[in-house]
Amino acid sequence: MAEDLHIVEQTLEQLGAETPERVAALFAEVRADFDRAFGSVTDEASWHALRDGWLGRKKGVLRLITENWLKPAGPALKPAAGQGLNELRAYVEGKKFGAFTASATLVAEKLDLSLPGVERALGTRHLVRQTLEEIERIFLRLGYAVVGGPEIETPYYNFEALNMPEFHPARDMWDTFYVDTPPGTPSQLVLRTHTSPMQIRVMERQQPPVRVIVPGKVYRRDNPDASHLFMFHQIEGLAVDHDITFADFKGTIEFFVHEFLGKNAKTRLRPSYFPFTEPSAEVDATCIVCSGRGCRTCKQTGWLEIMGAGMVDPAVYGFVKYDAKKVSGFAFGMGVDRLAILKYGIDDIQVLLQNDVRFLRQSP
Ligand code: FA5
Repeated sequence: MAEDLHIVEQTLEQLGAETPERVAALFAEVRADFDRAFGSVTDEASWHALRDGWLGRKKGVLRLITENWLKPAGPALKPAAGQGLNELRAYVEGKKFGAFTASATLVAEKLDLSLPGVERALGTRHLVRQTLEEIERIFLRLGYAVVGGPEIETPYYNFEALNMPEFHPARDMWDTFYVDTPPGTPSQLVLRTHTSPMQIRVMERQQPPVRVIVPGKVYRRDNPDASHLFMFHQIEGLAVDHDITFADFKGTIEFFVHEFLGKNAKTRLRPSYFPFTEPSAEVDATCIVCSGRGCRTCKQTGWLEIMGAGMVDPAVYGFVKYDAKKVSGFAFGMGVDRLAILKYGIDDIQVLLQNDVRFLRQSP
């Protein structure tokens, strides 16, 4: 740096400079030396050392040039020495460190835009949630409204108004969880065993025509196995109007199964019994885990039961003050978790509740 620059220690006379051109050449030499020093600046510290070496008041290079070249110069060289000095000062002062050399902070904070991005793990909606939404969309297209209801119910809604008085043997169809209630609570409470209580709640507050589906959680003291959970999801459907027939029900369900499982899926209705429908049926769909050949999921039958259904029993209309002579309708309650495993070819329903991330990550 400046220490090596011995020419600024001498006068122009000592350096043998006799013409303005020679003086200009000396300035060019000094400037080249500055450029070399500037090129080796790497951080803030070496930048400050360089500026002190050149602009320092007492022994900076520019000070030495003023003292040794400019002041002693005769009239023939003074203008050239003055001009050279001004230009050199402007040049040195104009250099901005960081303009094309990175400072230490800049190096540390460098952002390389060419690097591949950080991949953030995104959550997905649970398979059951996706299935619920897909089923909702199918029924919304058919003009159904979606409503929700309470998971803790009174026995009146879960059983009685569904045509099951106390001690009715049909209550045993659903192994029920009872909720501990403080003494003096007006009614016993249960975790709803199905979404059917919402049939009553909907009809209580609205007159026909009714077209609703009710998605939600239900609870049963069932022993978990490949097709049973103790907490699962149902979607209740209820359509009540004048002149609704069983054919309307069949058409609706076949449309649904085709939309949901594909045109090749077959449905089968089996006569069944529910206290709140007459006639009642159970709907099976071809097991798509085994394409109907028989497997663990369908208990070797080739069919998987997906819902209970039927024509609303006239006795139920009595509980909601509908005129049973004027209205008719159908209701169904489908097992959403069953439908999900059927559609996605899962051979054990329990994985839906186990929260194994290896399973959850496979959600489409
Ligand atoms: C009922 O719960 C009736 N409320 C359905 C109904 C509604 C009938 C309206 C008539 C009119 P069921 O107990 O069969 O019916 O259950 C309905 C569906 O829930 C079954 O078809 C099955 O798909 C599913 N399901 C039943 N138990 C379980 C369980 N433990 N785990 C998973 N899914 C189940």
